[in-house]
Amino acid sequence: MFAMQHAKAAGMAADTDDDGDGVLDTADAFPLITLGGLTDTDGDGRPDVCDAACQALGMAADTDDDGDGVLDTADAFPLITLGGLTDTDGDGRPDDCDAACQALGMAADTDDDGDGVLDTADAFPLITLGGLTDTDGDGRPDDCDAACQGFRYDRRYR
Ligand SMILES: [Ca+2]
Ligand SMILES: [Ca+2]
Ligand SMILES: [Ca+2]
Ligand SMILES: [Ca+2]
Repeated sequence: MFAMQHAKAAGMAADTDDDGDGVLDTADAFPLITLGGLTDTDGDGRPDVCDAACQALGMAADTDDDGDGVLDTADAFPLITLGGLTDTDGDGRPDDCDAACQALGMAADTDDDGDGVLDTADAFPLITLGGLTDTDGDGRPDDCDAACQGFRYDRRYR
């Protein structure tokens, strides 16, 4: 298939995949270094894992293997992109996970805002408590100052 593409470009057209690794130059983090057999989950030309030999070529490992904007170190599903799904707390686990999402291997977040109060018990499941004290653990802070009311809780906390 690549050979065909090269044949097509045999005129004077520029090669759109200079290193011939299947990732087009426009999307390739390392357009002049072939991935070889290395796995590149999100197809950005940056390998998921980059060992010494890989680094010697001048490449570096991808820090967001699935390219969904959640770094591997914080991503509950580092090899499954969120796609367009909402992830309020940015942990790589979507707020809601329908059948298609589950088929990919993901599961819905049970604490969408990541404040330690599960959605089922959280008065404000999409607004994190941040550092506010919540003695009874219902997701509603003991005290809500002006900043809390205006910025975090808006009109909902009154
Ligand atoms: Ca990659
Ligand atoms: Ca990710
Ligand atoms: Ca989440
Ligand atoms: Ca919560």
